[in-house]
Amino acid sequence: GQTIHLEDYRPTDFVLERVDLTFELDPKETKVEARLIFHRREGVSPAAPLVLDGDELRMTGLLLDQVEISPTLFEATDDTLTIHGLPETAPFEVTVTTLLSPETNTKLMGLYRTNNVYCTQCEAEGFRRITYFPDRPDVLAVYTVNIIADKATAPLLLSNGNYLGGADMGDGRHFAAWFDPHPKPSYLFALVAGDLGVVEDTFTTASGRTVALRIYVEHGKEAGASYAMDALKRSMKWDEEVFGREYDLDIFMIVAVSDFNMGAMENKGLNVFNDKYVLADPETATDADYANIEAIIAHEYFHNWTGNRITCRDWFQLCLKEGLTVYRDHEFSADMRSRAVKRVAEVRHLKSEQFPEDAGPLAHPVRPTKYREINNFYTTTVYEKGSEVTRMIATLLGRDLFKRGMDLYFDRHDGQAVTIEDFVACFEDASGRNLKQFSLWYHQAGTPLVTASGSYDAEKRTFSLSLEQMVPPTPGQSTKEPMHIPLRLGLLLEDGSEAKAATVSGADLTEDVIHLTKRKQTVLFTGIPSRPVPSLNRGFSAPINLHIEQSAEDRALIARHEIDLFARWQALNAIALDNLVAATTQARSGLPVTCDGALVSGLIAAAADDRLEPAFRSQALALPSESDIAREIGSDNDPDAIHAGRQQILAGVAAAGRDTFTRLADDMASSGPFSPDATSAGRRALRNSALSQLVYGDKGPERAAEAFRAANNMTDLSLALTLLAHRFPDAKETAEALAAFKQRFADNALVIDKWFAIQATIPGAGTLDRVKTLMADPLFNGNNPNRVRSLVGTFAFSNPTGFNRADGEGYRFLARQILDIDPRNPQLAARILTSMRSWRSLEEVRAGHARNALTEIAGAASLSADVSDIVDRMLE
Ligand code: B3K
Ligand code: ZN
Repeated sequence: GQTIHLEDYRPTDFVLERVDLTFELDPKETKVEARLIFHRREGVSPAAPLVLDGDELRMTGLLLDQVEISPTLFEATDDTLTIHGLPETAPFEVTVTTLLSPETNTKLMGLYRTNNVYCTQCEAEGFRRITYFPDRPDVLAVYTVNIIADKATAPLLLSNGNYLGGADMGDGRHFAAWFDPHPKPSYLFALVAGDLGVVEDTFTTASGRTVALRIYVEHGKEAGASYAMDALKRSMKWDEEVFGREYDLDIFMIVAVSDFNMGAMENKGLNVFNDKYVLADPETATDADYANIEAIIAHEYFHNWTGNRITCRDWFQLCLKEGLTVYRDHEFSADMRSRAVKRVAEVRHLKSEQFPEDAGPLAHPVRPTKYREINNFYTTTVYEKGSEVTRMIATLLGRDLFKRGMDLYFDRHDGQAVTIEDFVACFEDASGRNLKQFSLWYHQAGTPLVTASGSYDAEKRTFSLSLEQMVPPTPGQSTKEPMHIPLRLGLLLEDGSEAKAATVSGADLTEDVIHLTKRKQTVLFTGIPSRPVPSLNRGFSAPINLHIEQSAEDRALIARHEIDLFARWQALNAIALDNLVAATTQARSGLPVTCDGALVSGLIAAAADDRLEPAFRSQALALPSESDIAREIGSDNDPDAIHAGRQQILAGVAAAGRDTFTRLADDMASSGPFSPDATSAGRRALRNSALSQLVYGDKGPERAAEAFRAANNMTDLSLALTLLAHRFPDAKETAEALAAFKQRFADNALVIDKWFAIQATIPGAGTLDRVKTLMADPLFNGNNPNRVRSLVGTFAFSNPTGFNRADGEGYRFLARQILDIDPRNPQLAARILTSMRSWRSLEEVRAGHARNALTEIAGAASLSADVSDIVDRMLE
């Protein structure tokens, strides 16, 4: 494909006023009639033709104001339809008829079939697979949709907006009409038809309107949708209370489908979800599943205002809706659960997913300026870093001014398709602040590195903190300007109390936020009674890498006393990372691994501290992952050494903390019936962390096998199975548990996904053969994205030692899988291929094998635009 540049943006020549769609649904031959009313935009040349987008369309009719258009006046290519000779000023109607085959649409973009249900996915450019259309987000129109289908197999006919009516057609078919009064871009169009079960409820808005809520699932699975319904009602209420946003239609629907390329889609009034993020019951869903459902239900609902009412002018502005909406769903979850625990989870995720992206060949700005395939830009940078940038605006402005800026945004831009500049201007206008330098966060890729060092002058009672920032070069951006970095900090004294400086100079300060705006800055604090320990980047106020020379003892002081719980976790994590990096070096050179005493005592103290909530203690106990360690090391990585070093540290902690972990496993045992609430989930998490530690210390599988037998919910059951499989892969107990689990849940696809994923993540070179064997299992299904992700994706993304086998077989296997998946589902193939994004930081033998595998993909006879974009950027 060709490269699209932001600077080339210009509005369409024609304004679309109305859209009238009629679908005659058929699995093999669906007929779509699209009636589009346009007028020429003022000032546009009368000779300018109308150019519409298309993708793999079969057109059988084309009319202008109901009269067939002469073949000399239009031309259709693979991806456009151009019509000449259109009226100069008067509105006109173009009617396009196309034939589609939903059944054979394996790309899952446009109209497709999943489990006998017709469904659509149009973001970003799927609508053009339904009909010729100005398929771009700045074309907003009002839609009427008529659906005709077989009554027996598709009793349910749904589209956006409000239901107008329907009737029996007397020939075994029926029809329904929907009207969406809110002008919307085509990417928010949706249609669903089929035979589904429903869960119904209502929500009364702040202004007293009753909204019908419906969640559609496979027949028989209705009970599994009740948690999602509860999450939806809480989201609706929260958005009214916190952002002042009320829902705007009479009905809000969610449909769960089992074949879906991503998590969910925010189509106006008719969200379509991967069923993984709707269905949950204690027997089959883990606490993590419940938390994800709550977050994603909220995220898609929140899009109704941030995305749908106010949308993106072009796809470069994707973070306008995604970064902001992730920020909103993070805040929602923080309010529903524990704020500190939520923040730890967010930062863990950001560091393990976004930081590597930002440090590798796929790095791009939060607001990119060019792309070849837009589907490849639904990235963790656009989403999660985009959210962090929004969070920094809130930090810079403070709660009240941030709220004023948001209100202004909703007020000023409702009904429009806008840009990041429009968004930022609302906060500037509402606050009177200048956010020009801050905006570099949208434009400069790469994770800034802040290096800090402090020195205390006992005589003058001053503490000086030198700060230096550096934004690393990224593809296409070799030099960077200094950024505006809001750094929250505290100075802790020996007794753990916080020093209150008499004066602070050298940087602007608002509350506990230092504004770092220059390349180098020295901040001077006066009136400090004794040598303080600086706790920097509290709450992860900026998404940066921070280097500060700090002893494990100083960090331990922060871990014990910080009032900011996140900072406590951060300090423990820093001690752990230092130790794990050293352990890697030791393991790699065959030396004995030394376990830092401050780490062991810090972890055990945090885990044992009954004043802290269990969920936080569980997070504190979780050591940085192998990929966290690889990222910290940065180059010449040997995943086997990282694994070996980490295992020995784990063993050290497990041995030293045995008594504590035994007590915790006991204390945190559940009593009473299962509840998915955050407090109960936190107790399960701490208990399972303690159990994991105990199992690491075990010589045999008995304890893990016993936990497997005793489990009465999926959180405990899957953890026990993971412990068995990962710690004792070849034990008879493991084989038995895997077989029992498979047999018990053979009918539940979402649980079987877990069964595949647990086996795909067994550490070690032998897992590749296991994965290959699993691909031949009758339960494996290469056409179902969830299943492919659970086996192939999980292996590549989450099994550092297995995937990065020293002989390169893991990469060759992945290359074959990518080439196999690509022809049927390019988006899925491209996404899984990004698992190789950090290949350049591997040691040279592995990096060589990785390069060869990528080169093999790049050289394949025919590649989708999706995969070739990713592979080319990775090899550049
Ligand atoms: N907006 C969708 C993602 C669409 C992805 C298209 N490849 C889900 C979301 O972010 O809410
Ligand atoms: Zn989103």
